[in-house]
Amino acid sequence: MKGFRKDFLWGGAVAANQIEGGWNKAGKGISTADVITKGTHSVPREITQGILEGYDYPSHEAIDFYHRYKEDIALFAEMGFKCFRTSIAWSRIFPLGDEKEPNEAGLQFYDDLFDELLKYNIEPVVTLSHFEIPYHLCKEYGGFRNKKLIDFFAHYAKTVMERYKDKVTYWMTFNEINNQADGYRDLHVFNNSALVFNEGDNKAEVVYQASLNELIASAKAVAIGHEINRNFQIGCMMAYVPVYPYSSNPEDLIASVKAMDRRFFYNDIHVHGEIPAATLRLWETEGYHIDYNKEELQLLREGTIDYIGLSYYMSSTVTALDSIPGWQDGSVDQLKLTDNPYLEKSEWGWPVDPVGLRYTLNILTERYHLPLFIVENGLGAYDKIEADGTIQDDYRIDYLKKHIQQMKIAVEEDGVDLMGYTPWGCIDIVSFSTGEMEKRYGFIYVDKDNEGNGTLERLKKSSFDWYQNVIATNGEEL
Ligand code: P53
Repeated sequence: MKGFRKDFLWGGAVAANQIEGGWNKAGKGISTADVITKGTHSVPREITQGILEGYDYPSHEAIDFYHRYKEDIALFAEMGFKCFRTSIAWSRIFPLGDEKEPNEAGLQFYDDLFDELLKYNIEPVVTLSHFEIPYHLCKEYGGFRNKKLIDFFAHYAKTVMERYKDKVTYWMTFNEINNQADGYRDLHVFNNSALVFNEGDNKAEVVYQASLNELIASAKAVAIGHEINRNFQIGCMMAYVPVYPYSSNPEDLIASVKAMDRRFFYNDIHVHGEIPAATLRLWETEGYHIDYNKEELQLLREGTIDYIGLSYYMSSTVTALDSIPGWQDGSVDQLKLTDNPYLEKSEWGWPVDPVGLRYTLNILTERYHLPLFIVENGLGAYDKIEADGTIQDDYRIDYLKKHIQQMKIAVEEDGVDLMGYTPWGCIDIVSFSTGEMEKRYGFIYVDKDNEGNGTLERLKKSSFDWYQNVIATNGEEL
């Protein structure tokens, strides 16, 4: 095949809690994202017990998309976006999460937002839970360790899928659902599953239980969605960070395979509706007690996905050997993370690896035989406004160009079925990992700094015109 599909979905991606602000507007409840403080490059973000005085919570204002979305969507349309990926803030629709009746004002907000996109023929691509869950479900129920959340999520999914059935075709259930398996870090398990560890928890066991519950909830939502509108395309969303063996030593290779198994657990269930053999064996040998029944296994089979949504930013590298200098403990299965001598890193230490994207698209195609949708990719970097008011982000253009080139090879030479590409943070938004504003990804600059100062004014960067031409030529001119 020559070039990308005619109907290739070029666009951009964001998440509600990183862009909207308006955290308590029109009846919205507190979400897990609303109790995470701002960190910095070196100071980690903190999860507080509810919203406390004297803390800075970046989701509360973010970039005020809640009030400014019309202006921003006009800029997306000017770039020629075919689609726009965002998420619905669950707590706008169900402020506590366990109500029967939804909050009409929250539903109306997304009606207006989707109408504004459709006015420009921009397809909304919607994630149901992008790192946010009503906080009440964490406090009162313990998050996804509690099976009651399966039905709360299914009810939420049914409500929004019915409401927007004629406006939204492309859906994803849980954003980067596999992050929680990666080191069982407090921030990730809280984001993914509204989990807070208790004294004495076996972290791996608790995360497997919550993850399985979430996968059952996801499958239920997929089955419900297909029932509501059989044209719906419903995908999963996997953070794909390929794990390379440091050397050709077979022990290094096995270490990398085992690290990937923990991630494939999620995708395998989404795609095949079965718990993979490697995971069942691990549960047995580790003596984990994971609770599930026949009906739930049946639900997994009935709710398999239509396409694979993935984020791709970087690769990582592991070794099984002690003899490799400079390895760091990755805390998963004694994984020893090493630097890859062939790759440069971003200013935030993320290895830049465009060829790894081609590899990723190949691996996922071989394993799943489903269409792929790259719903996040990009470079977080500091941007500078020049004296003449321009922002020359050539480093960002360079990063995106190299990744699109690899996507093209994957399509043209490797036969990958690629549906679309939505670079992350198409307008500058709050960084997830640090809570900073100045880790910027956008084609559009937002005047706000890490301390929250700024006019929130929007400015086009050089990458704006560049990406406009990429879309206009369907990726032929990079
Ligand atoms: P920030 C890990 C690896 C790859 C992507 O991240 C990840 C993570 C989570 O730490 O997250 C995704 O803003 C996520 C977005 C996030 C984006 O990557 O830390 O889906 O919400 O903003 C970029 O630079």
